Amino acid sequence: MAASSKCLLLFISLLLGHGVLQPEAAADNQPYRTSYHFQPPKNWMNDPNGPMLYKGIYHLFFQYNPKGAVWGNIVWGHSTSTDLVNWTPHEAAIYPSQPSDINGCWSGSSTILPEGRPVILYTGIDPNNHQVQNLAMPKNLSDPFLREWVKSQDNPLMAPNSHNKINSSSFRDPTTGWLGRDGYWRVIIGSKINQKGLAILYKSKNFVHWEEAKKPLYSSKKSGMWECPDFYPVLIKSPLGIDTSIDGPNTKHVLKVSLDDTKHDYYKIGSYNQNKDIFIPDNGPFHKNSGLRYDYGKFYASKTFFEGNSKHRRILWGWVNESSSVEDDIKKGWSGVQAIPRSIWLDNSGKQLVQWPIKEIETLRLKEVNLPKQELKGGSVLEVSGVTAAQADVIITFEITELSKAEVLDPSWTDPQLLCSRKGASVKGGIGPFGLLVLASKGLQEYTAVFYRIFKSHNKYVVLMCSDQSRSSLNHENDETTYGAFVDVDPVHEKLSLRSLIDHSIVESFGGEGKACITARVYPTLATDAEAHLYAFNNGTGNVGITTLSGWSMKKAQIN
Ligand code: DQQ
Repeated sequence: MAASSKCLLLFISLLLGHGVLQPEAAADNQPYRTSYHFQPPKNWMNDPNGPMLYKGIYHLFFQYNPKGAVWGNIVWGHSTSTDLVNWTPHEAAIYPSQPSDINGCWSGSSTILPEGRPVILYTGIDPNNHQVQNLAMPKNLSDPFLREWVKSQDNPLMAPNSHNKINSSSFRDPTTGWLGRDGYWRVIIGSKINQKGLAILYKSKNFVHWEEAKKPLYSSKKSGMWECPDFYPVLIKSPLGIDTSIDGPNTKHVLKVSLDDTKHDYYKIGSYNQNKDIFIPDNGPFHKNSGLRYDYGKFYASKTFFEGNSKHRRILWGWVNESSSVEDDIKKGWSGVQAIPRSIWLDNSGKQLVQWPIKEIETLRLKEVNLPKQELKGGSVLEVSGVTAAQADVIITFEITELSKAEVLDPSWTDPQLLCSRKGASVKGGIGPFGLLVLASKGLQEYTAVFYRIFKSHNKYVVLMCSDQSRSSLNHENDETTYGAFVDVDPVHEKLSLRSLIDHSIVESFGGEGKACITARVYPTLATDAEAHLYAFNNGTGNVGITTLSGWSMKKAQIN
């Protein structure tokens, strides 16, 4: 055998022997598998867990069922990357092996301790099906891929008991720890008492012995169970991220909770009183159906991390579930994708967060296609050709000149999702609907419309962004909810832009340069692969101007 072939064989056996998994595909016909959104090779995936950067390697762990395409048998799947775009799969990092996690290894977070030592806190399900919190540490700190994890012999470190009276079926998902000025680490854990959602606070000197604080960090009546809380500082008037332990004069704090009852991620901006160890939101408690959300479509159990390198970003991961039936998920052999990681920061207004896909995703862009500046007349549809429309990145910017034609906003129209579902893409308005038809079939039997409508209200204009799934597929077994969000953009003085990341069965849209995000899952039957088309459209009576349109076909990333 030639020396080069021997080297190749040795390399392959080394890869296999060191926890790099052989990619293994699911069923053969796979029009809905994504090309640049993270997925394991097959089976069920839900929450992103413990994302971090360690020795130049990005780590993503995730809730994973190694045995099938539905939730169950939960372990921590693990993949690594050098660029957050291309990913290598590893063996499961954390799996049931102790009494304290024998019935499942549920969500949790990583924390980088002093001297750069990463640790993971996660929820274990014990033999009584009680939720408890466990610690795991890397076996070998010199392995940048952190392939093996050992669990603390002291597990569980936090558990419900007759003294603390914590509800043992509602005690899960520890956050990344933050270090207070008093030298104590803190974490919060999602919980509820009756219908009051709460973030139970624990403190520790050494990350092993934890004591419950007298009061939760924060709670809100009638909000139900809080899953996967996240608590971190953001800088005022800067897009840079900061370490989770930083607490200074130029910072605000964000508390995000994943509401189990509605399956949406809501957040509050506010201040953290470190002496009292409480969070004070700027504008009141969490509600089940209103308030600021990371994403007004499908996006849940998200988690941020601070990457701590020269890029200084806080990066957000979020799970995007299927909209198809369980039977279809089983048939295709997988379920769940992760949204493209997003940089996240505080808007200059201080009133909301802004998100934008990480810059690295642009390395997948192929030749750029542009449309010249032009007027998009009411009732017109314009094809954007030259991009592989099933796998694309597109940004369109509009100029609204005929604002006088905007419809008057009825004061009772306060729910953007309801408004979008009443006024879908086929309902003609004054200014709008205008935007993009993505994953569209040639004869427009199928399309997903992502669009704006502009309303007049007192002395200002209100911008509504919608993602309408009602015509996405001829297969009506899928969830066809139309999602909506109000976007804080003033169309008189600001440009109105829309970016969509289209990837076979996911459409991730960013309105107003990241002020409102809507993610949808769709399963066209005609508009797949080369049969998918992309259009700009205006179904209003007023004309709108397209100032710029850039579209790119996207290369396939190396994912698992
Ligand atoms: N998923 C995990 C839980 C978490 C839920 C279980 C959120 O830890 O509360 O897979 O999707």
